[in-house]
Amino acid sequence: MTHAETLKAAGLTQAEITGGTLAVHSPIDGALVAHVHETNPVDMPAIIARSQEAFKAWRTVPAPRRGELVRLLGEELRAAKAELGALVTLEAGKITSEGLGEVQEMIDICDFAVGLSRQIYGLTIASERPGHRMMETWHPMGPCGIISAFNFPVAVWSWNAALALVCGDPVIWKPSEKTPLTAIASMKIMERALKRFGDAPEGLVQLVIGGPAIGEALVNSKDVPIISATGSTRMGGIVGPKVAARWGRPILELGGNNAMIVAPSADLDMAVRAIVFSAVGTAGQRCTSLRRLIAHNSIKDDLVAKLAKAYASLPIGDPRKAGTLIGPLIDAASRDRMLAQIAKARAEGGRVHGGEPTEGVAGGAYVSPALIEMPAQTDTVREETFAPILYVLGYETLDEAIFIQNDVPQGLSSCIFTLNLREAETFLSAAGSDCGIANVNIGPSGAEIGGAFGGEKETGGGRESGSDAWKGYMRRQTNTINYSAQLPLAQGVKFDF
Ligand code: UN1
Repeated sequence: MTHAETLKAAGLTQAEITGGTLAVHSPIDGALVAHVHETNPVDMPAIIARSQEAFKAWRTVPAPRRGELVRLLGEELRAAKAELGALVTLEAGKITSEGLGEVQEMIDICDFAVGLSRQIYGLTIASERPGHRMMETWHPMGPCGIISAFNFPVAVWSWNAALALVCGDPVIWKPSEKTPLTAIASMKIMERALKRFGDAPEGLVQLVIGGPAIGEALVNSKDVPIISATGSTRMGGIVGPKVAARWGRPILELGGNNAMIVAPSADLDMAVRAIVFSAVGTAGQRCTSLRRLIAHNSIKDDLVAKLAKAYASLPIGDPRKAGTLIGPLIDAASRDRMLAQIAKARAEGGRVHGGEPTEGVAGGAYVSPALIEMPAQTDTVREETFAPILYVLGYETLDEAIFIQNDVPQGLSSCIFTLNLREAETFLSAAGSDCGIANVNIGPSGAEIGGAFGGEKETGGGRESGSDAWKGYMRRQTNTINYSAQLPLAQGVKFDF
């Protein structure tokens, strides 16, 4: 399919892809594929006001009925999966199965949120006072601003939107400037669901496109109580304090520097498969990508040899082509950053395998993945580079491996490969991994939507997606009800007059 055919199949009209000021390039071949219209920053107050109006109506709609809208969204996504997946491939450069997988993640979170819409409940708590009852009620919070990144251009929106909508919150989505087309296409799918739903308030789901001025309007507005932002630690370091300063609630999903510990007992063949998928999948551009391999000294050379062999056989190139496993980086600047980091690692004593610009499709930024044996965890290793670079470090004792694993500023995902129960449980214990995600015998990436997703330290502390992450989109109210004819005070206080 040509780019134009892919855009058309995803439902984008000529009016939507021409005449605007935001140029969109496909990372596949660098082709200019659209000029998208940007939101005028002066319109932001009206957009936020519309969202507040929608909130007044939506918060009173029963949650299971709100779930019906998300159920319809899931249905529409199922129908549009192939076309939206192909557009993800065109705009973000993901290989076909990962583009489709991203849409599947949207469908999965819709299913989860539909079930959740009948399970929003609080606790009943024993009161210390006779004739009293205590309970918790979860209420909608208000408009939720969603700032998403290029690498999961649609799934991250859906994790937030599906939960926010069943929780009673309108959403305003600001996608990455690199991926507005998948956002427009997703919005059209949402509009089909809204139409079938019938009586959703106008402005319940809005899309705003543009640069920092648009994001800042959301971040600075008291009328947008929740800001869920996914992206770099640098971005989160600006957004988080601004939202906190106006007493809003930030949900931050920032950088990761995810590690795998490979113990002497590990099933090495399994480890190799997990390493290759998590280090080079999505061309190393997942926040959960494997970036550090901490291998026991007794197996390190063997593992590196196996990996170097596997790396050499990986098909790199056009992500639309069956069999390709590594597509392009998002753009040339990203490739340049990767090459600069490799040069720094080399200067710090790193032994580099791969990590070179390579042929793919003319005009795209294709690289061979890099495997770099490091003498120690240097400053370069401590930084997140959004590209397929895997640093390899050795260790002698498990304590040392856990220390290395935790000795970085980020805290998103982590894992251990071991067949030793003591090692596995130690890794998962309070003295083990300090990350939001810690796995045993699977890699750090490709999390299911059922678990809460997010991490600690510079990763930002936010949780999205499954488990009880929905609580981040609601306000908790503690209720004490007195059904007695007395007014006893708590803590034994007497106040008789
Ligand atoms: C991201 O890279 O921002 O766990 C999200 C994973 C995916 C989500 C990644 N389910 O790799």
